[in-house]
Amino acid sequence: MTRRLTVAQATITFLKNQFIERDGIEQPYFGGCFGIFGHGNVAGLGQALQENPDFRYYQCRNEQSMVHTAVAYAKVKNRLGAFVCTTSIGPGATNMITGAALATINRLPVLLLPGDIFSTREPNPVLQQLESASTQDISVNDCFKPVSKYWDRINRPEQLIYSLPEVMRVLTSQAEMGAVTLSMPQDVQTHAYDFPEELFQKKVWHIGRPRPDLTTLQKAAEWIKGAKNPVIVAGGGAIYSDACPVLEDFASKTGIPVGETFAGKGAVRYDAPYGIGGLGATGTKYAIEIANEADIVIGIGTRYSDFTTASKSIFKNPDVKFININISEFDAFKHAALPVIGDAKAVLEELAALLGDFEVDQNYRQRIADMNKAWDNEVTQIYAEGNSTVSPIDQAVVIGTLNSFMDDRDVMINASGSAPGDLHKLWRATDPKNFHLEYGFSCMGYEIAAGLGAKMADPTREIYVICGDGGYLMNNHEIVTSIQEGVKFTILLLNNNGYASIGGLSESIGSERFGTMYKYREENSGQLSGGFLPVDLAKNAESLGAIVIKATDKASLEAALTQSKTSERTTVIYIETSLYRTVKGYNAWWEVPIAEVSTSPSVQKAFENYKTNKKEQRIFL
Ligand SMILES: Cc1ncc(C[n+]2csc(CCOP(=O)(O)OP(=O)(O)O)c2C)c(N)n1
Ligand SMILES: [Mg+2]
Repeated sequence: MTRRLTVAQATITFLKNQFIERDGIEQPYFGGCFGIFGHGNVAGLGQALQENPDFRYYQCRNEQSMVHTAVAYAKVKNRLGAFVCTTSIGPGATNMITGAALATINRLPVLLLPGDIFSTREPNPVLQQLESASTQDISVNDCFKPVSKYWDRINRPEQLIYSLPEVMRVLTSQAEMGAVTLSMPQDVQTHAYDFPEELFQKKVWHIGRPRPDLTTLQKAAEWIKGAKNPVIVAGGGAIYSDACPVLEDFASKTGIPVGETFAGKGAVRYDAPYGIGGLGATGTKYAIEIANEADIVIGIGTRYSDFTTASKSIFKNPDVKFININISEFDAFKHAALPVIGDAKAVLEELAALLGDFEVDQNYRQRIADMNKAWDNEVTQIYAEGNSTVSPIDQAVVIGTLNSFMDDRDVMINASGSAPGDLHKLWRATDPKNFHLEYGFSCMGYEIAAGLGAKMADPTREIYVICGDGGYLMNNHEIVTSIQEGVKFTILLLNNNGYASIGGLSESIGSERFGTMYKYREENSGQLSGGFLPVDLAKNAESLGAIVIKATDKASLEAALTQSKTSERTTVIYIETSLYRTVKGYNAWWEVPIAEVSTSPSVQKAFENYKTNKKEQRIFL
């Protein structure tokens, strides 16, 4: 039996019949298709989507942001759901490259269907085609190759039969997922073919829980039993695998403290007595102290980014050894670890059984519990001591006010600027989905688009997006889509007239905040050192259809949050915050290169500091 369809129609018919199942819970895999039409997809995929209204099409404003929306959707779904993104050829397609890189770096699935130049080559060069004098077998879509986990081009209809199952294999692979790009020449999208009926049958992708190698696991248990001060580093994988309740049991029984990466924060509740909070360059004072001393580091679903390891300087114990529990072999082997390859939940269950009654020393357990309380007091103090009454107020006050206001299951989203570091240390996470930080790519412009995707993934949760003025100016377009679709979330727009983050970084490397403020050019100096620009971001948000509330202090921020909670329309709370009064860091380094020679004394001083810190960096072989 065959069905005569165009390539585009066959693609959509196939995609809508893909399901996913883990632990016996089955759901459709795709939430639908985001897209912006142009030549390259209007005739092929556009026609197919129109013909398949049960595979819903969503109109977005910007191709980069629609990929961000898709990524946030997948993140909230714990990677058990994804979106398709379709674009025209040329700029529509390449606009998605940033989103693709973000998805792949964060190990989150998204299916990209960029339109491509004519496969027949008859009318080439077409509008928006990049020509090459050395080959005709190339287009801008080849740029997706290094940022995709799977890449293919459909030059003939029958190729689709062999490509689509590979697309699904990679999208649902817990070890290999990221952006999947299926490049679709615009003529081929419209070509008809007699596809085998089997291609369109319902297919359920089972997400298993691979168990670890027993010999390796026994060795891991021996190492842990012999450890004096072990620490767990919980990464995003712990959350995606839904291992959090098992992790809580494991930590509470053994007393091994749990530190969390940006993607892993929320794996355990902030007030768990074994919780030491954010670990790494932006970590809590105590997580840094514990990491400095640890003799065994148990990484769970972490890829050990430089922020987690303080650029490989945080694990200072000369005898430190790593046990890496990871579904991905690549991550499991990092830091010359004992690689325990498997699903986080399955591994923890089996490891707990092998550890029997093992517990850390009571003094260590007590010390960790004391640290948890002491850190919570410090957070209370930081939230309370900032300027909360005179505009511009302190960012820490905004964070603290939001943190206290939100319900446990609500989602706070952020990605770039000075907020991520503050949030990593301070935020009292109450649920594995409560702390949604895109800090793999830390992409300005993820935030608002992500608010839309997160709400679409789980309408039962309130979504709060923290967005700086820099991030807002880069990408605020999906406010319009949220109005169109009636998908409501709240945006806290923090205006400090520039880059608090990079300004601070610039100062720390001796460059005096060069180029980090939104100021006029001054005629005399020729520099951007004049007055602040007169941009009105509140009016801008209003013009896109959002409800806008201005808050000037803690009390008006609380009132705005209360109002926004019951509103049915996306609401922007506009707040002016201080560019300079920021939350201090603790005793951990982050490697940023410093000019080896300079006439500036501040740069020379920064370079001397750098050399001292660099000595703390370790190589694990
Ligand atoms: C797309 C992108 N470009 C550049 C950067 C580098 N960068 C990191 S934070 C930042 C400034 C962010 O400004 P804003 O959103 O206002 O936050 P603030 O630093 O003021 O808290 C820049 C330029 C980035 N992360 N992403
Ligand atoms: Mg800013």
